[in-house]
Amino acid sequence: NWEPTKPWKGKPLDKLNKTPDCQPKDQVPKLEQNENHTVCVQTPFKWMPDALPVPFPSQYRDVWDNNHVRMPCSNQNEYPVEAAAGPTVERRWDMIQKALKADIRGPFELEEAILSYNQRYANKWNFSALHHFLTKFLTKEEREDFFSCTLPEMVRLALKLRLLCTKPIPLLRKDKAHKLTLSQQQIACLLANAFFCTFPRRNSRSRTAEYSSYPDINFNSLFQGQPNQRKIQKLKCIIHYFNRVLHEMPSGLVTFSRQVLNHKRHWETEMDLLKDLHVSSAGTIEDDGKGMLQVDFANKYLGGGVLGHGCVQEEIRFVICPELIVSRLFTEVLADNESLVMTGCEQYSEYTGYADSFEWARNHVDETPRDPWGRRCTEVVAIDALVFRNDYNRQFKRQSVVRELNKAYCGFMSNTKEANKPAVCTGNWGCGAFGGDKELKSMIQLMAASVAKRDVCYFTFDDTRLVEKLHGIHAYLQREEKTIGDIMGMIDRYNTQVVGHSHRRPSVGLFDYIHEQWEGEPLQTSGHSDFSYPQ
Ligand code: AR6
Repeated sequence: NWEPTKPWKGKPLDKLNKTPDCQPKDQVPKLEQNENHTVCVQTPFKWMPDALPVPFPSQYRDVWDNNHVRMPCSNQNEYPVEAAAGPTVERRWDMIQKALKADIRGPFELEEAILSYNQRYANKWNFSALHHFLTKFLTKEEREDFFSCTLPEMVRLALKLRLLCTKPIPLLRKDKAHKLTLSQQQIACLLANAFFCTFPRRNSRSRTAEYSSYPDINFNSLFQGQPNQRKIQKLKCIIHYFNRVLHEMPSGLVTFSRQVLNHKRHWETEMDLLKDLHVSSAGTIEDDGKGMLQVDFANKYLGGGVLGHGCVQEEIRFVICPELIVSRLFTEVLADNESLVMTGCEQYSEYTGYADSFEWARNHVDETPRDPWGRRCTEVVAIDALVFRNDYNRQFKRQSVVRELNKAYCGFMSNTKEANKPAVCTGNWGCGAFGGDKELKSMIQLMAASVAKRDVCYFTFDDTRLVEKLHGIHAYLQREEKTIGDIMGMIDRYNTQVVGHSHRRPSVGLFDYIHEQWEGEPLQTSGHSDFSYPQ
């Protein structure tokens, strides 16, 4: 059955569980507000393609406290101003409305408007990247179109905040599992506010600031600094998103769910066997992982450098699916035992390249089916790996391995029946910017997914050797019925016998070591696939 040109091995992609097909049609859970789930639209909810969800409650409820997002439109959002009679405070939403309703005809007026209600940052922020984007990157027609159509519409959308986001938005805080469901329209409105940098208390970089344990949400950091390709292309994606939603507002919902793993697992005694694996050197998580649980190689501050300089897997995902960016508004830094699952985001852009070569390519029409709540059947799970850039060998220590197993498991766990769980779609998690070891990290993800009772679809991102190796060791461990506990024991032995206290990278890879320990010889990888699935 072996075909030399085939980029993949293992279980065929079409045999892996995917939503909506793997989910029961008859028992659809009701969308309802409860103590674990904040729903910001009217329920009972029935998704209809042409009707926008109705915000709930019907009137804006003004809550200004530690447990909710401090809204720009709150009556309690005040700002110090210098008046003729001396210093005073003004309602900031009035200042924002006044500034944004003015005639903004060019980049300088836009900058001035944003700074008028962010006076404290007038000498700290600069808008070089935004200026460059608007004046050098866009063509004359595009620029005119932006200032005459897109921007006024973005302003209108942002200023509808009190009409659209009527329910106080809870902060998804550390140690508390909670779900939040917003409409795509509410998200667009919040993102328009983020673009205009209206969110209060979110600008300070001080360690003691109220929101120091949250990612940035105001877009000023995207606008500032040297105008380089990364920022320009990211701005292109963002403006494209606004053009799309302003032209036709999407009508679905998106749910953000903070998951907390409360009970530590005992990995060394885990009796589960490895679930199935599809491993391929071709394909990406977002393009080829349709209907699976797609891993976001996250930063513990969600979205990482999306509003800054970063431009790798997470940041790219966030700019082609900008609804993910709103998670930064309310998701506190992830702890070791936490993850965030985001269900229903839409893809608006396609791209080429990666990092410095990243470029917006074209519009993307997302045809992913919707679930009964009107959410696109796209589930993205943010899990942040540990950073091993400066200390490669530390990752093999028991403590690090257990941390990464728990983190991955916390992302993959779900209390739906095994048959209804979509496969995990992942790749070299933690092995790019964070400097992890691909063999160790792929094995950790396989182990965590297996205990969470899910198959794995693994994209090696062109690494053909890893396809061979991972498939080889997986086939061997499955055939020999090695348990997760057995594998955990082997990783431990590898750490003591091969890695030891040395600072040099280990000379024998983990997979060869495991195979050699049990079979007396390293893994034979070139050649045939060991087992075949019915096609
Ligand atoms: N599909 C499959 N694999 C991919 C894709 C894709 N779309 N994109 C990249 N890879 P990295 P990390 C592979 O560096 O090490 C961000 O700033 C490719 O082999 O994004 O966990 C976050 O905010 C790449 O080298 O993840 C964090 O701060 C590898 O996945 C930090 O990076 C790892 O991608 C996380 O770094």
